[in-house]
Parts: sequence; C-alpha cells; structure tokens
Amino acid sequence: MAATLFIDGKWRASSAGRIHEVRSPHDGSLVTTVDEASAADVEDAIDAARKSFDSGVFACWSWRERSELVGRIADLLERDAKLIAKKESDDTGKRLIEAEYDVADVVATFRHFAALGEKHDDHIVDVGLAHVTSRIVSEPIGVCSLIGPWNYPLLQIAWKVAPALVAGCSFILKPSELTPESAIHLMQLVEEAGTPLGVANLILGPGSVVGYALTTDPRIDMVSFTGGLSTGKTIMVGAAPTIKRLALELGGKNPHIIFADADLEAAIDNAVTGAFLHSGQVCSAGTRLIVERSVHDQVVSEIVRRAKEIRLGGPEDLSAETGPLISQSHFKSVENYVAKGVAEGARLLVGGVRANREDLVNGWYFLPTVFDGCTTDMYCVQEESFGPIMTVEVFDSEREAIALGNDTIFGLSGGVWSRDLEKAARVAAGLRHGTIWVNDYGPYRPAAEWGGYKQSGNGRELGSHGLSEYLEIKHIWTNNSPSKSGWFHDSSGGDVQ
Ligand code: TXE
Repeated sequence: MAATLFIDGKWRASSAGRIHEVRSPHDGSLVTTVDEASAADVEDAIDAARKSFDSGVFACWSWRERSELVGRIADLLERDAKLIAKKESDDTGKRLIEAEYDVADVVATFRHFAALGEKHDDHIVDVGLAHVTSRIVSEPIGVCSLIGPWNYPLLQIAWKVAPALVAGCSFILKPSELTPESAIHLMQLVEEAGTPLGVANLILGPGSVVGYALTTDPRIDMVSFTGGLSTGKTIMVGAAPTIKRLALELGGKNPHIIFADADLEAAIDNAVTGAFLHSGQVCSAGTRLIVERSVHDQVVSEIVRRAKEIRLGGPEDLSAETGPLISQSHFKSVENYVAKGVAEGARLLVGGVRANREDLVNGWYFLPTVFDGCTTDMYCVQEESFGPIMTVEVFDSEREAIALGNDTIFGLSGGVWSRDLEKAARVAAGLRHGTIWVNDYGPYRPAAEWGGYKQSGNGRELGSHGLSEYLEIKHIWTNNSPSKSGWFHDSSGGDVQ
C-alpha cells in the first residue's frame, strides 16, 4: 500500500503503523486500506501548515496566481474524472453515474472559485476626508482545518479546499474515515498543480481520534466542518477557547410543502426524488412532506406507489435509482429511527425494513419508507434520519404551512409548490431556511450561497460568501497630509526639534 498521509509536501505512512480498512457499503468487501494518522502525524501536519502560512510562501502569491493554481487543479480533476468517480462510488456504494455527476460538480466548484479569485480586488472607501486614503484589503485567515463527511465526500471537501486555496490559506484536510479515497486523489492533484510545500496537508482517521487536535489546537485559525449536529456542537466547544472562526454545515430536516393548487405531477415526482435520492443521505433531503389536506390522499398514495418501485442496486447496476446506506452503524441508526416512529404512532405505509433482494443482502440497503399521520412533536418529524424516510403532515392554511415548516431546530432548505407564485413567494419569505426551492427541489449551483439558519450551521459555502469565510478584512487608513491630532495640549506649545 502506498503511503496515504500528505504532510509538508511528502507522502507518509502512519507513524504509529496504523491501517484502516475501507469496506464497500454495497457488499462489505474490502475496497482498500489507508493509513490512520497518529497524534504525532496530526501534530506534524498542523506544524507544517502553520509554518508554511507564517512564512508567507503562498499568501504572497497574487490573487491571479492563486486562481490559476485552482484552475489547474480543475483541469487535472477533469482529466481524472472517471478514475475519481470510480473511487468515490467504491467508497460510498453510490451509483457510478451519480459519482460522475458529483465529480463534474467538483470541477465546477474549482472553476467557480478560480473565477471569483480572478475578479477579486481590494477597494477604497470614501471616509469623507480628502487627505485620507482608506483601503479595505482581504487577507487569508490563516491555517484551516477542513473536515468532510461521507455522503458527498469530494464535493463537500471541494467547497472548502477551493476557496481556502484561492484565499491563500494553508490547511489540513480530513475526509471521513469511511470515504478517504477521493480526498487522497485530490491531494495528489493539488501537489501536481504546484501548490507550495506545507500549504496542503492530508490527515486520515476517525474524527474521535484525530479530530480533537484539528479543532482545538491554538495554531488553527479556522475550522470548516460538514457533518452531524452533535459533532458540530463538540467542535464549537473545542474551538471556543481560542475564538476560532467556524463554518459549520450540520444537516437539516427539510420541509417540502405542497399546496393543492400545485402542478401535482411535478410536485409528487420531486417529492420522491427529494426524499429518496441517494437513500436520503443528503443534508437537504426533503424528508418532511407538508401537504394541503384536500390533496393529501392523492399525493400520498401516489408517493407510496412510486416509493415501492424505486430500484435499489450497487455501483455498477445501470438500472438502479439509489444505493445502500453508508455503514452498518448508520443502518442500525436508521432502523432505530423507524422503530421509534412506529412506537410514537406514525403510520408506516411502506418500507421500514432492510431490502431482502438476494443480491443486496450483504449490503446496507434500506427500503424507501413513508410515515403518514405525523405531528410536529414526533421524534421522526424533528430529528434527521439521514436515511430514506419521509414523514407526512397536513395543513389547512398558508399560515399553518409556514409555521409547520419553521417548527424545527434546523434551517437548511425547503421547498414550496403552488401555481400561485405570489403565495409561493410569501411562503418562501416566511420560511427560515438557507435555500428555498419554489416549484422545484434540490438543484444548486456554485454561484449561489449554500448554508443553514439556526442549528443547521454557521456561515455559508459557495457563492462569494463561501470565499469570504476564508478571509480576514483589514482596513488601512493612510493620512496623506499628516497633522497633529489636536487632543493633547502640550504646555510647551512647541514643535519637535
Ligand atoms: O457524522 P460525523 P456521522 C449527519 C446525519 C448523520 C449524522 C451522523 O444525520 O446520521 O450526522 O453521521 C468527523 N472532531 N450528517 O457520525 O461524525 C468524522 O471523522 C472533529 C449530516 O458520520 O459528524 C467525519 O470526517 N471531527 C451531514 C466528519 O466529522 C470529527 C453529513 C463527519 O462525521 C469529530 C454527514 C470530532 N470530535 C452526516 N467526530 C451533512 N451536513 O451533510 C467526527 N468527526
């Protein structure tokens, strides 16, 4: 096995000799083995990142030079797209075609930030004094820990690595221990593109082991994390003593509201996709259906019919529409979630159990599941399952639809379906979530900001704000005609001799 930790510009094996096995969620087979970093490796990576940043070796590059670097990485990602998609689909069990779409999105992300960097300029503000030049400059925030999840492994990492590089930061990247392969490949490309030594570092291992130092060490200036809410809270506590900047994307429990006057065929189709694509392992999955009472029966019976027909299958199965859950422990947590839903009185209409098809029984396949008769006080309505579980609630008025959509600690995304665009706009305005789709569900583009209200997180990724997260803003006030301040009345009244 080639060494898989990248520290200070060199590929290294774990200094503790620890190895981690990556297993296929599709059939449990061994995909690969990678190094698992020791505390000493993490220490070295933080040290390398800090030294490279403080030396100014990369921060002194112009915006144009850094943008060109990120553009070169995009070219290399495009060159290796098929190879990376295969690794990503091996690790996650997702369909190869889906992984290929994801890699195309990764390339688009790098191109977006490269273009943004090219356009970046410091600016002068008018402070109302002719003799003063007041310049606002953006500088890299420093050393960043970039921690990613397993559902869209390379894409979520791309949202962090690309802006960090354009901004001129140094970083330590830690992908999920379940899905490390595409991050290793990315780092090879970051190296090939000519990133200075020590700027980009890769640490592998479970968050519970290597995450602590990466999120608490005083030499880290910023943590950008995508993952679970409880991990996010732990990171926030650990980052507090040194007031690190935090960018957190912690998932959601996303309302998908269908009014009776909607284009129901399109709404139902998008409701099915929004909840069950990638088996619900999507932070913005529309798993909380909120439907107007008069069309409830029609909408729900049609969703159930379609949910039964969703075809599950492995990475190479061209007819498959979705794949397995990521791991045994995640599978168990989804099973428990369903059991809780049943116990609290939600009506199980379809699914709720493991897929029993012969070719799937060695993988973590869970059937698309619909719970009807749900109310906001239920666990299954409030908590994220991150599995293929849709809950259904009904509403009778516009005001009630908004209230239900906001009755959650999360605030990542939501959808509204109505042919009355003024009503849809009022509901979109009333929902406290970071992205609202009107008569659509799920698309995003790198040009538009992504992130959550409330406990879905802090800060924004993508758009232009996704770059600002990695910048400090400095104001430089230059007096072009120096004079006395006039505050201190020198008794000698004299000038300096
Ligand atoms: O996430 P974790 P898990 C949600 C989803 C899921 C739940 C738990 O509801 O069921 O989170 O998933 C690293 N310090 N999302 O347990 O543990 C870990 O190694 C620093 C939503 O897999 O949060 C991995 O790299 N890092 C989500 C990353 O955090 C730590 C995507 C995410 O893992 C750490 C994934 C620590 N103390 C899960 N502990 C989304 N927002 O899209 C773990 N990690």
